[in-house]
Amino acid sequence: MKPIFFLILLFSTSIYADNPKHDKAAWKTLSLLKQTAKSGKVMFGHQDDLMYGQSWTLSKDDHDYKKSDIFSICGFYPAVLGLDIGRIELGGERNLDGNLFSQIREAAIVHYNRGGILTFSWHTDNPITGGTAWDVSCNNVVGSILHDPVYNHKFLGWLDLCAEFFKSLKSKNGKLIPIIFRPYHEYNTNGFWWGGSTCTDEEYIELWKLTYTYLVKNHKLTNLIWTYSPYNVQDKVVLLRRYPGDNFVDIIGYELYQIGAVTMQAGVNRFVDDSRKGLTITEEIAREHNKLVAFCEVGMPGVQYPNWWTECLYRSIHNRNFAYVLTWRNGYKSEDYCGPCEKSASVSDFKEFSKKDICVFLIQKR
Ligand code: BMA
Repeated sequence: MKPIFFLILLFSTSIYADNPKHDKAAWKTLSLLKQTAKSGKVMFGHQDDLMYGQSWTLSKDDHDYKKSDIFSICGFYPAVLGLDIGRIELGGERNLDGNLFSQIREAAIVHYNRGGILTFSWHTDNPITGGTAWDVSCNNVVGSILHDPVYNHKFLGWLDLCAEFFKSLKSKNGKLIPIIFRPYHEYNTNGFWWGGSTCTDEEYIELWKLTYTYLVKNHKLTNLIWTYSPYNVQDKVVLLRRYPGDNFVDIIGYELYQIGAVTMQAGVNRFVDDSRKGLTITEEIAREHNKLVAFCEVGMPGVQYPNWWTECLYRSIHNRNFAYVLTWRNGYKSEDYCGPCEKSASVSDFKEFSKKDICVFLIQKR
């Protein structure tokens, strides 16, 4: 072996040895995300893309995962597939949106084998009240998980079920599939039991570290890429307020929906202004901490603005350095879809958007 090759080999082995928190496949995914961010391109993602669309849903017997609203409009699958394991903690067969966990697993594996990237959120039920992730009626949920032995035990059991599911995601060679994991998002809203009004900053950080340590150290889930993701941050202090530390985070996220404006034009302007400023701040902080950035959730529910893709989203995301943008799901109710679909007014605009140089879709391996 020539010395130069030997040195490279030695160097790369030592990188892995120093970073036991990521296995080789996760490392490769991180490199791909990094390259994309550097190039100024953005991978396009869609939540639940292979599970249902605005006018179709999988039947129990569907196992080929060929249907996709995005594919039917532009001829490509999204590069990033978003999925959610909310209710895995209850041990049932369906997630919070009615998707079978068995089909979530199959879809994830199919997407990965096609060459795509996966991200999972976890809208965990409230472990104290038994309500949903949005149940903020009790203001000591995180405190109880951390300090009450009964709830601590219960929550670790939930993490075991979450880990079991992630361990079932294996590629053809039997290795764990890399997962961009985004738990406890939008902490700066009051929308979830881990949010602003129901837990302190310190408790949130402890919850994050507990989750991280339990999944990475106890369960050896070195395929996870950890994503810390607040909602529409416009301020560096807010962005760092619950930051668990560089050793516990790989990607810093930004999220924004176009909602609640008095007029359509005001909504468009506000969306573009907020997202450009928010993404700039997120990119600055990420650079200082040597992290990647992603636009982890985005959408205009119902997409009533026909040119939303080129006039809003494109204006926000071009000329930047982040890895991917994930459009939220195409739910059945008209106010609940954020991607394009055949019936929506924005179909032709989405086709234009998909042809932009910066947009990366999934080119399937042959
Ligand atoms: C939210 C909404 C909910 C859904 C949840 C998890 O943003 O779309 O309807 O249950 O995400 O997918």
